[in-house]
Order: sequence, then C-alpha cells, then structure tokens
Amino acid sequence: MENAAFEQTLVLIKPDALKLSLTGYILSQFSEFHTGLRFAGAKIVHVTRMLAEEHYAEHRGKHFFEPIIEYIMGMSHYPAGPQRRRVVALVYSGPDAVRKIREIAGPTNPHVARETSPGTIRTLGTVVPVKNASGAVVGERMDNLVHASATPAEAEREIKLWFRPTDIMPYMRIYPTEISDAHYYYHDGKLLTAYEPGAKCLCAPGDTVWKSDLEALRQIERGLMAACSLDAVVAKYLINASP
Ligand code: 3AN
Repeated sequence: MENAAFEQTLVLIKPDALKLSLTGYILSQFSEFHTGLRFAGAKIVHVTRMLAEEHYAEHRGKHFFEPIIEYIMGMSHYPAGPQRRRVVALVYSGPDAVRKIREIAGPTNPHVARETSPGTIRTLGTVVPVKNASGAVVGERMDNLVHASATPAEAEREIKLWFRPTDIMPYMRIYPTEISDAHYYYHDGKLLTAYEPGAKCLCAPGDTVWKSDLEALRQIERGLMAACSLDAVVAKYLINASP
C-alpha cells in the first residue's frame, strides 16, 4: 500500500564517518526524538563504481568528480581494505523530511559548517587537498560524513537508485510500484530478456518493481529513449551482489 502523506529522503553515512566511528552519533542526531522522522529503509552497501557514478551523475565532468567517486566507494579511507569499504544507506520518512535532515546535516563544506552552523553533523568533517600524479594540488575534496538529499525530487531519484521497493515495507512506500510481467537480466552493459551465463537477474514475473524502472526497462528493451539510464535502474540490483 502506498501512502502519499509522507515525504522521504535518502541519507548516506559515508566511509569517513564509519572510519571515525560516528555512526551512532549520526543516528542519534537523526532520531525520531530529534526530527519526528522514522526509518523506512536501511542497508549496508559496498558501493560499486556504477552506483557511485549514478549517484553523483550531476557532477560528471567536474574537477572533483573522480575524487568524490573514490570517496563514496571507500577507496580514499580504506585504500588497502576493500572489505571495510561500505556506506550505511537510510531512508527517513515523515513531514518535511528533506529539509529537516539537511538542516541537521549542515552545509556541504565542513569549514562553512563550522563558521555558520555550529552543532550540525558536517562541522565534524574535513576538507582534504586533491593531488595529481606528480603531487601538485589540483583541487579539494569535502569529507563531510553524510549525504542528504537536496530536494524531494532528488530524494525520489536517489531512493529509487539505492533501494528496491521490497527493501521498504509496503506501508512506507510512497513511490508507485508495479508487478513485473517479464524477466529482465543484465550482462556486460546490456539489457537481456533471456538468461545467458554470467547474467544477473534484475526482475522476474511477479516481482514488485518501481513503476518508473519498469517503464524505463520496457523503453530500453525496444531501443527507445528512457527517462533514466540503464545503469540507474541496474545499480540497485547489483548492490552486494557477488562479483
Ligand atoms: P550536498 O552533498 O551538500 O548535497 P552537492 O550535492 O552539491 O552537496 O555535492 C555532492 C558532493 O560533491 C559533496 N558532498 C562534496 O563532497 C562534493 N562537492 C561539491 N562541491 C564541491 C566542490 N566545489 N569542491 C569539491 N567537492 C565538492
């Protein structure tokens, strides 16, 4: 059952927060006691490059794109420990969820957060120089501990990117779903409707799928333009899949 009375937002507790053991602090800052919001979804994710690049798609081409991809994938904080690279992904639900969570997270830049927004989570973050292969500083990366959706539209895109409908209990789903009537598989960058060795199953007949994903898959299957990329649909199905 879908309930439009709730607004939802995506929070990511990023690898720097996990490394600094700030998870408990962050959860308590976002708790129902402080925000009036409730969990609708939660998962521990080993972030693939596909998921990272889709999440930050709007920053593609910017000088800080590759650094933030490596950051969210955990490569910056755990260069030698792939088994420790993870992010806690959460969906919070309730009135005004996007604004409330952004307010507690604080400004993007931790230096600005310390100047303007004492008490916010990102005051505990840092800004690190980004160097090129020869060691020259070419930019900066903001290690700001948490991601929080910027708008309700972004929240919808991001929640559907990180979560399958069935990761969220039916009473707390606010985006339309549909029951798949077809098999869809993914292999080597391509969408398939029949299994071939090595392919990953995205959905089977009877599975509950985001309606917008199913519409995109049908368009892509027919070779037509879809509202989102194939990777944006596929990434969530590959979360924590065996390599
Ligand atoms: P927010 O995370 O506050 O919504 P966005 O979406 O503008 O901020 O940026 C996403 C991420 O990209 C930020 N969390 C930060 O790590 C990085 N970023 C944004 N702007 C810059 C910048 N000018 N220089 C370096 N990194 C940036």
